Amino acid sequence: MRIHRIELREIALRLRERFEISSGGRQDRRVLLLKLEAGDHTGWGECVAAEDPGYSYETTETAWSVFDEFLIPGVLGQEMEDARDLLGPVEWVRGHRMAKAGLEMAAWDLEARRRGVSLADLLGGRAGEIAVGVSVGLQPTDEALLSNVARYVDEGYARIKIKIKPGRDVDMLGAVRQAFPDLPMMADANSAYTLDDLGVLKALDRLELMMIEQPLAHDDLLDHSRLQRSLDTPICLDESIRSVRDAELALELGAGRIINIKPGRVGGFSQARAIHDLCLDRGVPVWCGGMLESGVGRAHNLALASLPGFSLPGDISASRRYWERDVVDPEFELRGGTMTVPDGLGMGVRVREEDLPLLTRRVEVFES
Ligand code: OSB
Ligand code: MG
Repeated sequence: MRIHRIELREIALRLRERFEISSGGRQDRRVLLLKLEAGDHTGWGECVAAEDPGYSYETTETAWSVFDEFLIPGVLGQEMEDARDLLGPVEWVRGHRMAKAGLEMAAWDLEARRRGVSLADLLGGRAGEIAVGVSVGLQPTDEALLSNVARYVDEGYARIKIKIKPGRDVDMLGAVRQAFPDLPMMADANSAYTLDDLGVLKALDRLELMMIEQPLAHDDLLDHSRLQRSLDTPICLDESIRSVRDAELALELGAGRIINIKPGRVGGFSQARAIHDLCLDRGVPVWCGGMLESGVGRAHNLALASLPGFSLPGDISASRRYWERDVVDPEFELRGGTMTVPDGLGMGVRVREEDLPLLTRRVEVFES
């Protein structure tokens, strides 16, 4: 097969509520969508790069540039066995895994449609229903946080994740624990602490958290392993894991006991599956994280989360938790704390292409 046409598009999407993490906040998203065509088949992908380099060095702007100059010219028109071999010709490009993932995941969607199966089936997924959680951003006050948590608990989310940063941690989470003694709850620091904060991190250990996500620097597996040895609460790694090699090193070092797999962060489904397989083999639980995706990325995440190693609820929340109107039909809805994995062709939801012109900030078409 040959991919003969690629559409690269930036759309503007406004979150219903501002979302804040330790490195900063945002309400307006600049989302990159990719549409691949091979023969009569189409595949959709989304690049999860954020607007600013607070979570990763990649941004909407760097991804656009790398797509335009290297990745798209590298794969367009190449003869390939299977759309899953898509990234072969651009393996030499160092890093830029979020950009690579946007293309690779679109190719998987295309491949699934070409074979007449769902993306979840093509990936080897089993589960039809996935227990899901919600990620709650930093709130200006404890009252605001408590009312947000109460709302999501009412809606039925299977676990609540709360963003923390120095000064908004032990007391704040203690208030949530007091109001919700049995709530499955966890914290995500997005790298806001160092080992100098050991006192605070040990105080979190008393709150019966399911896990503490990425407490230390994105590139510091050694200190995570030192920290894990002095905590009972499992550490979950997010930013630290960019590849299966990172995962292997992290597990070897004891830098964490749980991994948050985001296919959009690790370079796509092939890497995500390799990390999943490694963790399944080692008895390490994994869950599927999110990057405030549109319905395209959400569909991909849900398909991945149907694999057997995803034993913990992920950050795959309903479309309404993010957007007034999602870009796919049907939108994703929560039922009894679970979400249904689409079983239609490919990612199983339709991109509302009729809505795209109004949302589009720029579009570039590549043909060969
Ligand atoms: O650390 O998991 C994170 C959003 C943007 C960047 C990083 C993270 C997050 C989330 C939101 O926690 C997850 C989601 O609901 O998409
Ligand atoms: Mg995280």
